[in-house]
Amino acid sequence: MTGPGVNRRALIGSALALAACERRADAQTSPANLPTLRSVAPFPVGTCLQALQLDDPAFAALVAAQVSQLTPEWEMKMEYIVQDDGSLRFEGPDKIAAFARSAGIRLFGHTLVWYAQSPPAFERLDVSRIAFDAAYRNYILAVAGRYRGQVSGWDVVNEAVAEDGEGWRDSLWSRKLGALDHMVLAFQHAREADPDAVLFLNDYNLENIPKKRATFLKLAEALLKAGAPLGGLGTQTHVAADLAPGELSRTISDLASLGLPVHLSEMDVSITRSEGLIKDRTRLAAGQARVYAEAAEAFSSLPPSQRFAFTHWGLRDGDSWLKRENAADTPLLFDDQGRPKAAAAAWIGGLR
Ligand code: 9MR
Repeated sequence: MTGPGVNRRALIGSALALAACERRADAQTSPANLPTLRSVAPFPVGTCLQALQLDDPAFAALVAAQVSQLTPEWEMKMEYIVQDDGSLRFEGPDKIAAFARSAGIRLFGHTLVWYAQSPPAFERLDVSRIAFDAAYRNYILAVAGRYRGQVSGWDVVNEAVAEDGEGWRDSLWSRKLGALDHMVLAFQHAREADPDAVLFLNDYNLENIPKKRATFLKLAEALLKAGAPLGGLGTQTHVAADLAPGELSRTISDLASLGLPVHLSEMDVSITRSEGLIKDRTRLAAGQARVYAEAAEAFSSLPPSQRFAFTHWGLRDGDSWLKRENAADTPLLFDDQGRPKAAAAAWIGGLR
């Protein structure tokens, strides 16, 4: 759906004109030149955010203007919620949920079970499987139950497939509750806590490691066969500007082949991760724009019922997690001041 009163041809024209303008003179662009992401996307468009960022009025205004879905970047994870004594805290996610409510933006939960996070309070549970299972269930019921009716969906299990695509990852959860069982249980507990949320399996590097993509799809099928209420597939899409053309489109259509909704859940396009291969910053920025355009086009071509949401892992370059790896990276659609880049114009231009 193009926003009311907005002419698509004019929009695409202005997007292309903006891209050309940036190419010509590295011009400073103003958000006024480009429609907002949410006004032109025919599906929910999201960003991640941290509660503290909402204290910055410019950031809050950018978010409210541009997106229609919010994913807490880390405050719905165990690392934030679970305290050393096993108690749970919710100030951060509650603040984000309140902002989402007041701005009329939907909320997405991320993430209930992640191999990378096993808080000491769980590690210390030196008990029988039954008691561990009860603690696991209680956690999922407490977190997913707290936001019941407020979230559109949950990343129930995050990054379960091994790095090289050979099988599944080992974790505290798999060791205590079983390789497949801990995932099936997580989906069942999440369903019990929130009957309406769409429940996702989410992973990364599905574009550039075909074996990982195949294992991911087989895992989804195994979960469905085991009766897990899996409702959608998330592909994070942390990619680089030199991603080979076609890989993103192939990934999105392979994921869609199971018939479930797809969430492009954490997109960013790193410049510096491809710098080793292409040294020229102008070519890298053009590559970045091309990757964003391909993602928008491929996602747009899914049947409407399978387009769950398209989430950017941040809006302004300066806020990206990738800055911690390399301060010179500029992986997002907006510059540090919140002005749209050529990448934003290309993303909009790729929408169908
Ligand atoms: O961007 C997130 C960063 O701020 C956090 O410190 C980190 C650990 O919680 O997680 C980052 O987000 C990750 C996401 O939750 C899962 N996929 C990979 C993302 C980037 O590392």
